[in-house]
Amino acid sequence: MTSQESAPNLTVQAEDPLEGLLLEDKSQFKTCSQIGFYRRQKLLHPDQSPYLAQLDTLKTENGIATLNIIHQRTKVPLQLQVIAVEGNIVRLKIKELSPLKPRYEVPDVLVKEPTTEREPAETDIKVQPDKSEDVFGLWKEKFGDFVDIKAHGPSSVGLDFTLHGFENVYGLPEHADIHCLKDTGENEAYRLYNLDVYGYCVYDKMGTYGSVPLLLAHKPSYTCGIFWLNASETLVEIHSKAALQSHLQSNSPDIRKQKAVPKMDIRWMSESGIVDVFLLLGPMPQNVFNQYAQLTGTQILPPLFSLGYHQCRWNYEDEADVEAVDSGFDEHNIPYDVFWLDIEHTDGKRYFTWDPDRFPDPVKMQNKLREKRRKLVVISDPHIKVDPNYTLYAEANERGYFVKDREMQNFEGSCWPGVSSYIDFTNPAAREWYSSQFSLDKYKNATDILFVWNDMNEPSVFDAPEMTMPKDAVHHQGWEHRDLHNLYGFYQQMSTSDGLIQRSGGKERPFVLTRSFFAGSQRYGAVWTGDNKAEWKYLKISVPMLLSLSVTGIAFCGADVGGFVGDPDPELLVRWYQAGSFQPFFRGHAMQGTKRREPWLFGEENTLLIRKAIKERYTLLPYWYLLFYRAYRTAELVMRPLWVEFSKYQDAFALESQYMLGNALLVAPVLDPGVKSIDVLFPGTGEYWYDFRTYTLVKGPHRQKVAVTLEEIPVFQRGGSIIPMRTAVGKSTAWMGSSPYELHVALDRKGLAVGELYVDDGYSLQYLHEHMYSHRRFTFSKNVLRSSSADKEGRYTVDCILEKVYIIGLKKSPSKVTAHCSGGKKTMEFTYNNQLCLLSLENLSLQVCADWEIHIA
Ligand code: NBV
Repeated sequence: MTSQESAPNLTVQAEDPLEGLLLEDKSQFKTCSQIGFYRRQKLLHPDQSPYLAQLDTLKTENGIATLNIIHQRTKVPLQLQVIAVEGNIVRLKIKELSPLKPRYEVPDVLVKEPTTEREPAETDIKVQPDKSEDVFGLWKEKFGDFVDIKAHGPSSVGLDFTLHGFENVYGLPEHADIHCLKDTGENEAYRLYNLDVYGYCVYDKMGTYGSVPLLLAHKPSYTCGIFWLNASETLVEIHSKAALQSHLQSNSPDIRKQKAVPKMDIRWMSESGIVDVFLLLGPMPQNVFNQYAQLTGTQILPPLFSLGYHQCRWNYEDEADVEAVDSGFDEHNIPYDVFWLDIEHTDGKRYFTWDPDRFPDPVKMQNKLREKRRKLVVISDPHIKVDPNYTLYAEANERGYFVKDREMQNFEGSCWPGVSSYIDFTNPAAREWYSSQFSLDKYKNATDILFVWNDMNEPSVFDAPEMTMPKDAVHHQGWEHRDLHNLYGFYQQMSTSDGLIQRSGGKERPFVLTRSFFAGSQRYGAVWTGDNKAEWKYLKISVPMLLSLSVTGIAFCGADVGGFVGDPDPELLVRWYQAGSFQPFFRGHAMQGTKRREPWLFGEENTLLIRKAIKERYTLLPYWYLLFYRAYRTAELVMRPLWVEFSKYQDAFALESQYMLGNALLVAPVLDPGVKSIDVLFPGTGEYWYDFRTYTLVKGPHRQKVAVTLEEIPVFQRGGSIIPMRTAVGKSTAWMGSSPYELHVALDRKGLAVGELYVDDGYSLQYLHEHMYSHRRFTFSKNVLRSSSADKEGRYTVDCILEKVYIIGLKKSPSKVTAHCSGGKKTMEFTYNNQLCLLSLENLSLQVCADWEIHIA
């Protein structure tokens, strides 16, 4: 690269909008040392704090302890509040006692105010600096040719934490980095600043598209979390040290010995706002997930179709292309649910419109998809072309719904349509107006099978510092962009999701995919990891990236299957489909100009492998749906790092090449080319693990090389679990409504197993408002498999048959198997495989959602 190519300016030209886009190029983005508030915060040392707590000011009222803190040199007074929040959470708030200007306190992220809190007076943390020599970027800060004017002066906040006895911390997405976070070293930090990082670098701490300022710390005896509620640019330093501690040796009380106890120092720094931090006190991993969900909500229950496979490309050219690709799936007998259209479907990148030449009859196109019982997703970006003849622009302009620049004119920046303004989604009225654009009478040629994709919502601005909105841009109520930058995408997805719900008269579930996100985004839809590349290292990094999103509440997440930039070779593509089929959001996507890569274009053999991977996803949909229901109801993780499930088993704490799906499936994707075997850790003392396809048994804890072929990736079912599946797949999820179920009952060493099934109509909100669901429990104990209700409130029934049951790990062949249900008692045929200890019942016709028992004699 020449130095000119790597300048922070990115020019977009109508003829070649991609010119200037650089891959794995960090020069467009700041390093920590180029960030003024980081340099200033580095001057403060935790053991030499300039702040003094004034203990005589301590008072407690309504469960809130208040204390004044004073900066010893500047004498600026701060107020600390310590609030005990129900559910083992402690909230710390530090604000100025008498601020010159109010500080931003993040709205809309918490589902409710955690405790009845007395409203304190506004305060100010400002130091009065010397403006003449601004080496620390107090009043203005330069990056390349860009200057950030800080009309309100410096305002950063920070806090140090020491976590005693901890060696492992997690969370803080989004970074293309390992799951178990690293020591950040001397002058580096995990950066939380939402940025458009096309073809990002892997194993890096730079900010990417979204931010969740939640860090989890884990040791065998205890798990806790720190949730830093601040939406401005945030940096987190992590230092792991073994602290020498004196302790008394029990057998020789006189001799003091020194022992190294691990500890982690965590420093949070944010450019503006207040200190508002929640300490989630666990003590178990699931307690921390519950505490975080209590504050920010759980994953919205997605419509069933969105758990199927999605086919995307930038771009499917026209209606004929859409029809051909859609039919291709049927011709090759590959199920899929959703067809995606990228920015070229619009009329000149004017969202909510259609290109009249390429898509002259979008309704007909959608009707064809509807006949196939499939859906359409179209893109809707937050930048709006500056064009007075474009209704959306004209309306937003007239209503004053655009973000303003420092001079209070509409902010204008360059993006796909050329010069654009950006909807101010922080303004509730603008959000409501944007939501209303999705109604079918407003959105011309949209039908109710159309769902939405929010891209470029960091927001991406090509001709601005770090390709995002300048920090001195001004939002609703005069807040600077710097105060709320990381919330922009969160608000767009919120508004889009609300729009889709409203479009259906409050009846149907939305589906919205977003690139940018914040804490709480799980309430509005799915997230994907942006512009990865068709290289093995990006397949590999997808696993820790998705695990980090998962532990911070974002359950519905995925990475572009195949890799967005570049052309995957067939082996990589096959491996990516196999991995993606076991990741929550499963979408193939490709960049403009890449070779076409629909699943059947790589020869018969590879088509077969991809078909097999996608079909396996579809057979497992009952289990996926159950996991999402549990994520929504009880904040359980869908995709789980091993440390969550085996919280005392230290060998698993840093493992990221394998993970659990729910508590029953262990997935070990193949992440390297040409491998003949992979190393798999089977965790848990006394745990049984059965190969998901061959039923062979491995006993944990055990590390083993597992042979692999191109056929599939290793997956194991945990003994003690029951997994619901479908016996056959259809063209899409909607074709599978009545297809029979099967249960995979994997016995633990005591011969027990439990599992569940969750069923509803898959698309409406009736599960929420009218208890229209059926939640079943299956147990296997004393040789009886029993189906009972897991939730008596559920009122939904399905006329679906349980056709097959496999009991894996049954020690001896039965002499008789009988099924008992409301219709009576019936002797069942069975086969038993001695070697595998596998009992197969293949001709049952029990109602899957009814009470019944299967007795094995
Ligand atoms: O809208 C075009 C692309 C989209 O396909 C991709 O998934 C996004 O991450 N978009 C980014 C903008 C251009 C990227 C070079």
